[in-house]
Amino acid sequence: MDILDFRSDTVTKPTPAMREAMAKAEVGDDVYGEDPTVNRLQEIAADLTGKEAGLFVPSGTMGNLAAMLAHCNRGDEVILGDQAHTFLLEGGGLAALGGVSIYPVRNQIDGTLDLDEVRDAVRQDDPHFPISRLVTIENTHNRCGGVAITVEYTNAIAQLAKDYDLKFHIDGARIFNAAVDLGVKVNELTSSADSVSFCLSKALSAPVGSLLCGSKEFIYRAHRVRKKLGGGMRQAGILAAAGIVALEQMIDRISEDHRKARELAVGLSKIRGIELDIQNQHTNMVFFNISDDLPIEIDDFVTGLRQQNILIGHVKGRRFRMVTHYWIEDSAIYKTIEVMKEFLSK
Ligand code: TLP
Repeated sequence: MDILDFRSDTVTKPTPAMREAMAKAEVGDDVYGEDPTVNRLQEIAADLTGKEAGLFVPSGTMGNLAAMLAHCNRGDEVILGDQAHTFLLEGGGLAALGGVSIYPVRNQIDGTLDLDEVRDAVRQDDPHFPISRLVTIENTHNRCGGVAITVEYTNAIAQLAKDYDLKFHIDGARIFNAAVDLGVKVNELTSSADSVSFCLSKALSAPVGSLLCGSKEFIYRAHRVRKKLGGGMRQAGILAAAGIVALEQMIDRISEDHRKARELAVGLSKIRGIELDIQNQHTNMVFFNISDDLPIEIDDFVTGLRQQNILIGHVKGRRFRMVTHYWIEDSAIYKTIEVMKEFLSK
């Protein structure tokens, strides 16, 4: 029986069209800049995001780290959300490898940072303080429920960054989910930023890779950082070929994932013992809690579902996340709702 893997959209395997493109990809040594398929992917990414240049990196984590290290010097400070992936889930790379300090500002329920709180976080010019250099947002915002951040907010925080002479980076791991959800072109969400990273290996279903986009001069610096981080790959066109298919074929269908996530959320919200705020369900993510008065241990819940071939993500305490993606069909949604209902009623 098929495993229904809702742990993340990172579990997506390449589509048949990707495998075919990978097999036929023209390749070269990308450390010499000679891989035609990587070069083409980088051009497509730059074009989509409205930037001068793009850089293929192995992961979203490296895309964010290379961006932040290209923007910052040792002793600089980055203002970011206290629920940001860059803050919580990237191994502290910025501090460990860059000597860059972090100023976390509370993420609001809609994934944004309050602009007054960001203004307050900007340091005065005083030798006691680190130098405020960069502000980052995340779109869609993972921990805030997969919520899409609007064009208006993005432009407002970009303007704030300009006013305070800060650089502005977007962790756009799922920026295409945001664009589809908001019904806008991705470049409307990215053009006001100095840099944006996005992932091919999440909703877009490619096996590996992310893109970092920005000005030519910024990408020149990020390219040097990528080398230092060990992210220079050789015949990476094999991977980039799948990325090109992802960008050409997999964006428009994302709305299907969003519809399925909503159906899953509606179904789960009706089950006794599941606490799910339907107002806060966004894009391809479904977050919920198992109520305290349900006599079930976290491990038993996860293992019990696993025994029925359903995999879900544990966030913290009694909180869980399920993510829809290309390999989750409608039948998987119905089946999962039924299994959960049955399981929790015991
Ligand atoms: N997120 C993963 C886990 O790390 C939690 C997931 O399953 O959602 N930015 C955002 C907003 C992300 O959600 C992720 C991955 C990354 C960056 C990092 O991407 P990778 O895993 O490619 O390094």
